[in-house]
Amino acid sequence: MNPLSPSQFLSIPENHAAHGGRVDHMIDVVHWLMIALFVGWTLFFLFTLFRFRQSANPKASYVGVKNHISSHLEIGIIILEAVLLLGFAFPLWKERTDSWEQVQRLDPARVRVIGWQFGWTYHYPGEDGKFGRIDHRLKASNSDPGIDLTDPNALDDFTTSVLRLPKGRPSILNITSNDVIHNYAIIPMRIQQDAIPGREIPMWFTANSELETSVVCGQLCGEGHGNMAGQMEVISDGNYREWAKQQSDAAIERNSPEEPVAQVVE
Ligand SMILES: [Cu+2]
Repeated sequence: MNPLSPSQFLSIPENHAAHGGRVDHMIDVVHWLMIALFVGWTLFFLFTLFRFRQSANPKASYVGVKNHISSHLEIGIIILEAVLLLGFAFPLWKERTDSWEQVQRLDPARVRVIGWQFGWTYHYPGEDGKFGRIDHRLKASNSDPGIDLTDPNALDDFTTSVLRLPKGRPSILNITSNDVIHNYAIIPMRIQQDAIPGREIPMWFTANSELETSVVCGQLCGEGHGNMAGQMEVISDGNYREWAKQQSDAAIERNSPEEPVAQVVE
């Protein structure tokens, strides 16, 4: 553990995403600025308590401050904050959004994530890589994604209640909600996204270790908000492909109309 890194000594869970180091760096520099501001303003406050104590200043001054130190300090802090935003946050955001096209070509794992009161459902596209049509009228319960099985793309789709993703390959998660606004947050992957009913918003990351961890809801969404902690597993790419194939094949079997039994004519 690096004792100079607030993202480590503030007990934030360890990072397991390829881009996460830069998020942690951002957390570090912002915290160091905030620590400096806290210490600086505290010292200034104590100084004014002493400097302008009543016993030394029985009469109020109606002139006020005569030098410009506080203005210079304020401008300095604004410049520092601008550097954090323009020098660190914007480039990280740009890299994440600019690489979107490239990520599409890296054979990403795709999952739709549906938030509901109170839990998450995962909708996988199956072996064809295409999500079946969604029809909101088909939802049997609040946790049902409403997959339309009359769409050929839907036949190999499957759903799970645990998020399973491969290691070392990008994962694109399309986040949506069946009811209110939630927020899908995977802290060890340093990523989160609002889940908004009627919209599907993609987020992506590359998990770089195999692990079992949890996902949470990052938006107060009702009395069961705290129960929205879900399970997530990152497994090797080979195991992932095998698992996804099995699930997909089982879905095809489940969803295909009964084969007509061959008649044996004597
Ligand atoms: Cu929620």
